[in-house]
Amino acid sequence: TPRVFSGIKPSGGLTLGNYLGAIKRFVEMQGQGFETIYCVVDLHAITVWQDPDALRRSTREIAAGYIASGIDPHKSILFNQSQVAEHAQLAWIFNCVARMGWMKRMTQFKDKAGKNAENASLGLFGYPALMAADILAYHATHVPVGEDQKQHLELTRDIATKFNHDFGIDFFPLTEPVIEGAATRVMSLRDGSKKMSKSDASDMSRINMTDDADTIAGKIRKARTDPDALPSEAKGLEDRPEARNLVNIYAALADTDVDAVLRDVGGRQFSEFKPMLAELAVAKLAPISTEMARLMQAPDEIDAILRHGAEQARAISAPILQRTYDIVGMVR
Ligand code: AQP
Repeated sequence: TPRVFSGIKPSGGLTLGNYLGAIKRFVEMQGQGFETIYCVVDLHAITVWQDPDALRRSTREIAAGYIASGIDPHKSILFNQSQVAEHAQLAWIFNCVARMGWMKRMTQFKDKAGKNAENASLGLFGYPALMAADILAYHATHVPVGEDQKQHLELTRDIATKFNHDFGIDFFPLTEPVIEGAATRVMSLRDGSKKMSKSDASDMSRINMTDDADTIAGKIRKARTDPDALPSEAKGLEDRPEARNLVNIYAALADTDVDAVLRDVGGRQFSEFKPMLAELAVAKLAPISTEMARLMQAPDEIDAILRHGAEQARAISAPILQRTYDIVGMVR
């Protein structure tokens, strides 16, 4: 069976971007003839500083977000990365396969390290090798992600190809990215050229999965837009990033496409459209945030689910790591 792997970093709470670009897609792939493995990638989170208590909380919150959105621990394997040592072990092998020049081209590293790259952690630089290990430790064939992860998935294929070539064996599969839907790149509500991000300094830039109805409505009301009315077809959104972002979000939440949305709302002003969007967002997100809050009351139950998932994950990844060690020439 084809195998799906994906993850989310506990570097803060979940955003609407994580939900539409990732979790909603994860839920859709569950039980569709794929074996599905979903991870809270805590080792990735610490590539930038995380307060230990905040990291524990975010890890549980993301696990709660997965479950509340419909990831069923009986149907999918759900765990946190650090409990399965194979990820870090395989990442070391991949650190020795990947080339410095490949890593230096990664735009996420350049964005996150900023002008002060000398001061970035070595882990942040090596991030894509760990991500390749996350995926290839399971021989995953499909990886649902947002648009921003496309380059890292190409690097994952490069690492698999080089490993297979160096050792003359067809061992690691070439993973397919699955980047689909109306909201593969949800933008900041304050700046249509920036991705909505959990670590953005401005809370007004994002919708958090834990925001209440008034907060969501307020953030959408204050979202940056242009003064024009909505166009009646997608072409009219081309040079209007903020308008396009809000329409994309609407389409993704309503499980439809941009053209269908514009057929309904084309010609309307944002003063009319924004309350419609807020109402839809609250209707879709409130049941999830209520369930997340309930789950967060019982952290022990979340931890037990993650522990059990980690055992299931290890049962798949441990033999793949052992085989990798044999191929590389490690004696045991
Ligand atoms: N704005 C977004 N639109 C669509 N998809 C998104 N994803 C993240 N932001 C958006 C997708 O969510 C998955 C998990 O991402 P991640 O948490 O591992 O890392 P990230 O992409 O770096 O997310 P953030 O929110 O921007 O975190 P910080 O601020 O800590 O770096 C991925 O599939 C991603 O594509």
